Amino acid sequence: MKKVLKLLQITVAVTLCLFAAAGCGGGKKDEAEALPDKTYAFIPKDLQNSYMLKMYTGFQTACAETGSKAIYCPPSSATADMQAEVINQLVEQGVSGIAVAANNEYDLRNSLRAAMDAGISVVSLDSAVIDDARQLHIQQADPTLIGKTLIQSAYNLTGGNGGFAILSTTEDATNQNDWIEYMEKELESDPVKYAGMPLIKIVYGNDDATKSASETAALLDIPEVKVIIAPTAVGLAAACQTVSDSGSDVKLTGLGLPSEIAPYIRSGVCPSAYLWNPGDVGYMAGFAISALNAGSATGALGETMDFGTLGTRTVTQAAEGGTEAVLGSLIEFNKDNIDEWENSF
Ligand code: RAM
Repeated sequence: MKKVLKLLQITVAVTLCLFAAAGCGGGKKDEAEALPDKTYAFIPKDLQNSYMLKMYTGFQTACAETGSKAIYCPPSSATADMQAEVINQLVEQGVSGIAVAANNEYDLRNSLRAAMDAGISVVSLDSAVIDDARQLHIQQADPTLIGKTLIQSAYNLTGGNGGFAILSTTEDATNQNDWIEYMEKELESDPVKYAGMPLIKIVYGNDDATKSASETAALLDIPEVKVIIAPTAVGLAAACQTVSDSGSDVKLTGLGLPSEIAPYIRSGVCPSAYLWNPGDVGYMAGFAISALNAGSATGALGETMDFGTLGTRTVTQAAEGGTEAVLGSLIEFNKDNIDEWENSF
C-alpha cells in the first residue's frame, strides 16, 4: 500500500510539472510554445525516480531565489535518445537554461551543443555529459571517495570473507560507471586485503524498482554472493525489500535515501549506506545556471561561484575532463543516526 501511495505521489508530482511545462519533452515541434525568459529546465534520467524529484526540489528553490522559473522535463524512458528529444524541443521553445542528469556521457552532445550555440546555459548534474557539451558539471562528491567507501563498507560486512555483486542502474550511466571504476581501483589498490572478496557480477536494474528487484532476486541464487553494493537510490531500496522478503542473509550497502531505507538500516539487512543531500545538488545546478545565464560566472577553472545558502565553491578540474563544482562529501547512515536522518530526504 505504502509503495502504491509513493508511486502515486511521484506520478502526481511529475504530471503537475509536465503540465506547468506546457509541452516540454513530449509535444510535436509545431505544438511547441515559446517559454518565458529565464525559464530553466531540469531533465532527470527517467520518469519515476524519487531521487531525481528530490534534486528537482532544490533546483526549484534556487530558481525561486534567483527570480527564474523551473520546469521539470523528464524523458519518457531512461535513455539518452529520449533526453535528446526533450533537449531539442526545449531549444525550439527558447528555454534559457538546461540542467541534465545524463543517461549517457556522449549521446547528448549534438543536442546540448546546439543548445549552447543558441545561447542556452547548460550544466550537467549527478551524471555528467562530455565536457564540450556543458559549461559546468555539478558533482555531488569525489567519485574516488564514493568507490573506495562502498568497497570498504562491503569489506566490513563480511570481514573480507565473501564475494560481492554490484546492482547498478543503466549500462551507460556516467556516474554509476565512474563509481564502479573506482570500486575496482580500490580492490586493485590492496589485492591482499581484498583477496577473499571477489567481484562476482555486475547487474543493471535500470533505476526501475521492478527490474532492480528481479536482478537482486537472481543474485540471491548465486551462493558466492555474500554482499550486494547498490550505488543507486532506486536500486538499493528495491534490493533491501527483496532481500528482506527472501529471508536471505546476504547483506547490502550502497547509496540510498534515508527516508526509503531506514527500516532496513534498523533491521540490519543494510547496516550502513551513504549519500549526500540530493536537494543541494539540484540547488547548486539552479544557482549555476542562473549565474551562467546572467554572465556573472563562466564555469572556468579556478572561478569562485556563489551557491546561495550553500556558500561559495571554487570551480575545479573534473577527472574525466572539463570543470565541476563539488557539493561536498558522503554522509553515512547507520543504526546510530538513522532516526536523525530518516525525515531529511
Ligand atoms: C539513483 C540515480 C542517481 C544517483 C542516485 C544515488 O537514483 O541513478 O543518478 O546519483 O541513485
